[in-house]
Amino acid sequence: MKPFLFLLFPVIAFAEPSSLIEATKGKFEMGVGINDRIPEMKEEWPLLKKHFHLITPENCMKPDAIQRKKGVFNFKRADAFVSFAGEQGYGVVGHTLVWAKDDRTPAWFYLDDEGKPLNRDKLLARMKLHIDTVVGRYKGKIAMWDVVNEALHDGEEFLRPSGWTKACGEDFIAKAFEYAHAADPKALLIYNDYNNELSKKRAKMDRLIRSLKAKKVPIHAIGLQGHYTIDRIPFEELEATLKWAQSLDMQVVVSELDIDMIPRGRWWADGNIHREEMAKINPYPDGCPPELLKKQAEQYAQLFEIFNRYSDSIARISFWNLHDGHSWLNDFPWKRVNHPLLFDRERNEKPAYHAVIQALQKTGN
Ligand code: 9MR
Repeated sequence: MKPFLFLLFPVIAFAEPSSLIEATKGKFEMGVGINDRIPEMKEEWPLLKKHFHLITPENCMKPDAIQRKKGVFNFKRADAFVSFAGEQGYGVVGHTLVWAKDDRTPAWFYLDDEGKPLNRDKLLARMKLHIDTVVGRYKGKIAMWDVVNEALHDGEEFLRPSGWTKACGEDFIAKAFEYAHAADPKALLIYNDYNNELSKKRAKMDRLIRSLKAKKVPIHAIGLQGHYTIDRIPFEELEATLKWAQSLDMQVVVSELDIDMIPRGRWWADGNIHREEMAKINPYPDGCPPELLKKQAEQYAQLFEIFNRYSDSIARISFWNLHDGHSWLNDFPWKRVNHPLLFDRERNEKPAYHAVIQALQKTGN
């Protein structure tokens, strides 16, 4: 062997994996929630193809998008999304069948033709029709569904009060899973929520999952959305939740991962009095400062070290949006230039990307 080849060898042996897909092989699947119009956004395809093999439509499969008016199903965008995935070889995550929040469910869902609340049986019949129609249409094309989204209460109660709980109590959750399973017995069925790694909400999730399992309801995985904020990531709680899931033999999916660089918690505090002042906050319009990018990289690495250790029970990790320019956190809850993901607006790899790749190379469990 020529001496210079000999010198190259160690470099090749320790070269960084060239993509998220390569770095996570054998551990978990890599996914991303993306703009519904991805079939038309050719400029985004190369980045998507390189790093992800599962895609979640950001909005077009939500109840409000599919059946805004009673009985009028609109599958235009969802069909285009699923065809795109099929042609390009992506798996699809369906999101979401029942969004247990009244402001995210079309009001007609709960009401009869005279505007009076439906009784339990009629409301469940409506739910069944919606689930049968949507899951049935994509049977064999969508391998996993967020069946119920965000049903747990943020405060002291067990479930978030809604038209669903009013008519059916907690039973609507079991029914949603039963209907989804009947419509596609092969699909992986997920309960998805935010902040559910925090102990208070985890306790509620524990109650919910135990009760569903006791009733033999076909629930297969827990979705931890993973919408985090810089310097406030609950690493210990996350690990405790992954341990808890193992103890119940439940699979986990990290369904909507990102790290907000402009904390928004105060937006909802103190009776919303901070909103006017906060709506002016836009500290990084021309780019995220290097020291913050470094911090973000360290915190993403810490997250992935944890995920790595629990890779046996984590089926998938999906980011929420492809790159910083597409993030929902540029618009919600106020307009600002945010930097929450692994790729910047020019689709370049950020320090966080390399930190994640390195964290994944550490030995897992
Ligand atoms: O990113 C989504 C944004 O474009 C929508 O306006 C919003 C309301 O439908 O939903 C956002 O996605 C949410 C997801 O569906 C459920 N978990 C929280 C996500 C961020 O709000």
